[in-house]
Amino acid sequence: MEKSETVANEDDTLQALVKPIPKSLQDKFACARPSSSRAKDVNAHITVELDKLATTYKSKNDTWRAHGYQKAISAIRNYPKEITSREEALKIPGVGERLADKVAEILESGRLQKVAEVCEGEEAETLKLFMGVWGAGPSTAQAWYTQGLRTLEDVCTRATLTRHQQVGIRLYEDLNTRIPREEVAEIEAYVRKAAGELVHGLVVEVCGSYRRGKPTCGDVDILITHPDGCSHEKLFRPLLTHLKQSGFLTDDLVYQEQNGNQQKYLGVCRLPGKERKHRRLDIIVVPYAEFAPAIMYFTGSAHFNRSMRLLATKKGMSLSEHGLRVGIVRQGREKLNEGQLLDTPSEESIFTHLGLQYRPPQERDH
Ligand code: DCT
Ligand code: MG
Repeated sequence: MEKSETVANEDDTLQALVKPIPKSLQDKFACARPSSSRAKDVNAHITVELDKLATTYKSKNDTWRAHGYQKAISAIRNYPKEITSREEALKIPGVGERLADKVAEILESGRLQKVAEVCEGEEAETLKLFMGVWGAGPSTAQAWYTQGLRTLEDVCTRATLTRHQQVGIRLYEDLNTRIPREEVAEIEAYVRKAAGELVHGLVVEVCGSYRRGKPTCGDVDILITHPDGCSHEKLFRPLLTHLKQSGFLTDDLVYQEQNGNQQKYLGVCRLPGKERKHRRLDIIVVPYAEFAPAIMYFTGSAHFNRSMRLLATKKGMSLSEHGLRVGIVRQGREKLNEGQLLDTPSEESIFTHLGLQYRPPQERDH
């Protein structure tokens, strides 16, 4: 009794460090809304065109423009009605004059001249092709293009490739094919069984788009921990060795990335049997104390995470895959102190600390 009182008091003290923000501001954050509240894509004919621009600007490393379009797309997706005029578009927060012109053009002609100019030329198509190579970002894609390369064959023969990019080229088709969720479940079962043979009582969860309920996934993100707080430490290397020996892991991309107390493996796997594709697999082993913030982070979506982190910042807090801290003082973007770690035994507790209603993973698909 005494102990729980102490904890409660401590919690109250820490909770008092949370900077309050007006409800009207809080309600503007994507993480304050379930993703299902999004309009049922009634404006998809508009967002699909804008999305082409966002993707192309991203591949051209024009992050600033890409981000601007992304924000507008998100605002339009959240608008509950079919947009029928320029004026209506202009009333949506996040949609300015120039974007409203584009909306009007799509409404009138069903297409956007700018998409033809920006996204459909040889350069844009080639950059898109190159960006599909694992390990090649916008700068590399641009450099290859400038060097005169136009096909994967050109890249293979004339570019100096990193080890990652060599894997990315060799497995280009497989790694650019989305994975049906049934196959993700098979991959999970395979890893779970192998891990269970090494350490008993582990918690193994597939996060990412799979946990958000998507029918297909770009990769498989597997998070592992152990409720006793220490047995996870014995797992990482032996598990990878085991999965390699059985032929399941075919290529390593990043063998071990140490992120504080979390260990991450990035690689490629293939299930046994004929006609199986190579699939991108991440395995992340975390201590139990960080399990809730880690599963929140690796579940995403990336947009949902950004929104949550920004909300935390506004409240003088800081959220990461390691934990939620309170009482953070910042000068611009720089943190001047470490603040204090809040107790986050569950995902629900993270939502509560941030003053948000709990959203299950399917409702975080922003
Ligand atoms: N993540 C994030 N910020 C990023 C990238 C990722 O917060 N820039 C988090 C959220 C999702 C999780 O990591 C896994 O990332 P991905 O596998 O890239 O995303 P996904 O949602 O699982 O989508 P996909 O189906 O493409 O794998
Ligand atoms: Mg994923």
